[in-house]
Amino acid sequence: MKIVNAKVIVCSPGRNFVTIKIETDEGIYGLGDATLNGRELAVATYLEEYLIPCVIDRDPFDTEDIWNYLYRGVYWRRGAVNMTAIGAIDMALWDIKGKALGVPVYKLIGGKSRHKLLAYTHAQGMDIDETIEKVSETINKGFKAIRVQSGVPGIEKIYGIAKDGGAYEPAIKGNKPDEELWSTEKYLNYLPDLFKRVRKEFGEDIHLLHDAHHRLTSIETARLGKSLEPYHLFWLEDTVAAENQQNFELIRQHTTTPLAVGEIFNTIFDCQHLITRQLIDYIRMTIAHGGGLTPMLKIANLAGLYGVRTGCHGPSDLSPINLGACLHFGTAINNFGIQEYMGYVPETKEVFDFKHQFDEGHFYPSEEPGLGVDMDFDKAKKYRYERAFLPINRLEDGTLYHW
Ligand code: EZ4
Ligand code: CO
Repeated sequence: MKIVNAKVIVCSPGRNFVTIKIETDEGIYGLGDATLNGRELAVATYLEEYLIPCVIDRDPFDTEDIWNYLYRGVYWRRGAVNMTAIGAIDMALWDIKGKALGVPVYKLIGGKSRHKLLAYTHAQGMDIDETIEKVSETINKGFKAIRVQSGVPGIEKIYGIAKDGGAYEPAIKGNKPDEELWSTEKYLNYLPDLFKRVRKEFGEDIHLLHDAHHRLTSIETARLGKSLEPYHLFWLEDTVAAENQQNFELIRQHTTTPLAVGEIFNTIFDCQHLITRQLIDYIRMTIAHGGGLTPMLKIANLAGLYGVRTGCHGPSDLSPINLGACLHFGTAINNFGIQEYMGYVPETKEVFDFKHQFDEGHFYPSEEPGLGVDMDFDKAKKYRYERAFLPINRLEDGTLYHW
């Protein structure tokens, strides 16, 4: 089998998505998600100009060699744009392999390690009362695990909270990023009360998660982790700027709250210290941004040796194709932890045909050959790309901060 053609589809059904479609001489095609929120066209151009020419005429079954060719062939290595592009190609090749052999991808990468996958979704409100209401609605939808975020008094806009109570979308269309404000003091003083209320209202049976979006120092995380210990979080996510893996050593000495990180990582070299020193409990790298299934299986295997489980990033700003890849990955590996699932707006569902089932807070992987996600290319044309930026964040005195 030979790759004869590949193209990049940029569309915006509800939000911007970049997809690669790789075609073979046997008429089978594979799909890969190449969406990098806020930098979409960089990946699209990178694929068209540099990576696609390298895979034409290759046998799509040779995923290990093709991955190494693209990874080492860059010379400069790593980086979000580069790794997302490589990840999209790798994902599409696994889709082709599954379709060519007539099996779902999970059967090619380890088979069935479990029959259902625990998923968590987000519940958020402007204040504690509204958040409690949203958690209640989410439990009524059958979710067993919920990421809880709340507005903080005195901070007008905050990560994770949609002002109109609708779906949260951080990327804003325009010529420059939107600006948000942040106060760690206000946040740290407020947050424990939120989880105290949630536990009081809903008891111990529901898994609770929280995302600090890289805004704390190590010692602030230690304080937060300690103050949340009575509420038994499933995980506390992305507390510190994740470039510095040493940050976690101090945190780990002070709190038993489980830690998750990795949604902005793109290679094993971003987290090998965290894994081998057992400084985290969950690794949140996802298939698209982590360079595809080929490296992610290796990362999962390394993590498994050290008792670290997976919790793949699965926001609505990655396409359903990435989520499909995450579900095959999560089905096949032994150390699956949980899968993030924000859901999609109707326009996204109109363009992407996601064949996996969801029921009572769990995913059930599709038996469809390949990744189990198709795309309607004609419908995609209706939704034109428009540039959107993720926000930047400033402290109250104007200092540029982490978003
Ligand atoms: O802010 O994917 O855990 N989920 C997250 C996400 C990220 C977005 C950025 O594009 O932190 O909501
Ligand atoms: Co996050």
